[in-house]
Amino acid sequence: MKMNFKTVFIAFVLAVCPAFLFSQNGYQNPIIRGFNPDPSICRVNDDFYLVTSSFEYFPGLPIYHSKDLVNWEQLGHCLTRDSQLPLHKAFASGGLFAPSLRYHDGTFYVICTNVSGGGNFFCTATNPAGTWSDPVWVDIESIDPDIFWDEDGKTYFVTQGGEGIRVTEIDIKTGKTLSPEQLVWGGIGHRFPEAPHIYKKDGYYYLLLGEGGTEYAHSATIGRSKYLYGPYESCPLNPILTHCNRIGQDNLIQGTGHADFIQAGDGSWWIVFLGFRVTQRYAYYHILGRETFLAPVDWPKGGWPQINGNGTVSLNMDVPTLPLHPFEKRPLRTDFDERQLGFEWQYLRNPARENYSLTDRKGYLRITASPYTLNETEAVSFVARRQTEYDFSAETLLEFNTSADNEEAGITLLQNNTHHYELLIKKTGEQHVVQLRISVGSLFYIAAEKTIASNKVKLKIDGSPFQYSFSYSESNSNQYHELGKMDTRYLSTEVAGGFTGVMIGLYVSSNGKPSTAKAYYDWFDYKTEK
Ligand code: 6LW
Repeated sequence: MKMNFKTVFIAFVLAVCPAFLFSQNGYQNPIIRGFNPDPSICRVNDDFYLVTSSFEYFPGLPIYHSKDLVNWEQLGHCLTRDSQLPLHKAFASGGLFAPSLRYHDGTFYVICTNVSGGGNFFCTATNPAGTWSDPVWVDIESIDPDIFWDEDGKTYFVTQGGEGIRVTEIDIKTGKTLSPEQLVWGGIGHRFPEAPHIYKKDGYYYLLLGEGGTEYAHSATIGRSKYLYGPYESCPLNPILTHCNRIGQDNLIQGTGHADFIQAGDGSWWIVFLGFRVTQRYAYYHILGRETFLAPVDWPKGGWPQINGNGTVSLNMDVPTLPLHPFEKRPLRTDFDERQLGFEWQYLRNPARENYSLTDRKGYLRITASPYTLNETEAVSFVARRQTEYDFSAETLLEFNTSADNEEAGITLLQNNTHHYELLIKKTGEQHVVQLRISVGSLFYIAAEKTIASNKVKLKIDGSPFQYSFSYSESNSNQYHELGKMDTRYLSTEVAGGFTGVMIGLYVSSNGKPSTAKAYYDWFDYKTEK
């Protein structure tokens, strides 16, 4: 063939075209924003499914779906019935710890631990959107369970257990253990070897761990063996993922670890893992909880996996992706016109269903007071969504039918039962007031109070990395008055502890006394740049 400029050009275009057609550049981390830790992932053909931890919140274990690993939509939750998820008196950051999501022989499995009741279990479904089976309980005391199906047809339960990772054969129908638990690997000696996942590749069993604890020293490490029960050889690159080193020290993402690998249909390898976004370099506070991140993996045949080159990631990832498949954005406004709340709304513990209605007054969310306060580990009258960005604005229109001084309703920023800020309305004598109230550990005070003309008010919280600003508006105009500001840091995990992130909640309490006071929320807006 004669090679003129035209044929060379056409040959060049044909050679590079598939790359243009099938891969795109760049994405933003985190891929699932706001408190969504301990991600676990599986793939069925071109569809990826992912689950994250949900602790004392109900329903439990959000299930997400993606076509490209970058864009995710929530399909529902794994645990939607009280019978599946007992959370009675679950303490903050109790309930559901790290789940695993697997697909085997046409069935989806979620494997998890309810530390507030029941321990280890797995549920099954043929559709990951639900419905999921009742839990099959597994009589092994530990956390971070996974199931591994070996090529010999046997099924193994893999968990964290003190000194390291334990493996036990189980009966997948009944959950009964068929062999004694065996310690197989302790990782590289960093504290809390946990979060195990096993992968069979190129004749090796690869055992992926989280190590270092889920704070700033977090990491992912990996070992491999020709035999399931070991001995496991440690990867020379360990830890294969961490920001607890010189390369990661300036990064706005910290605490990377607790991971799961996935291979896409095109053969490329990826890893999902948790990390947290700190408010500022060297100012070590984070309030959004641990979120889900993504990185590309180079995993050559017979070799070790390398994560994004040097085991660190950034907010803006300048790497090729799968062909992007974004989903329609959720509307900014929740109108409370639907018959059910969207998947983003969460209760604390098993909700007293009679305290919530979307039909009592059409177009409103009605919440009836509970005598419990937000400080109690009870079924408080409260429904919330995650704070997903440092910069946001949340606003609601509230009408509160109250007759007694002990009753209050409003909007709260809740990190846990001992760390939360409220913008609330209540009656004092014949007057209605709006209050800004702060609970930080045993410190509790009313930061500001103003008299308002009626029981109907708009409440607004504006978030930024260091401060929340609280305002109210009495008229139907958008004229807001700022009631006060509070530092974000007292709601951070560094101050409050625990495994969750800040939730933005609508709540009603009658502070220990019986009551039938009702709050009617007309709408709720949540705005972010993302
Ligand atoms: C989880 C453990 C961890 O069980 O935190 O980061 C615990 N890793 O693996 C709760 O999310």
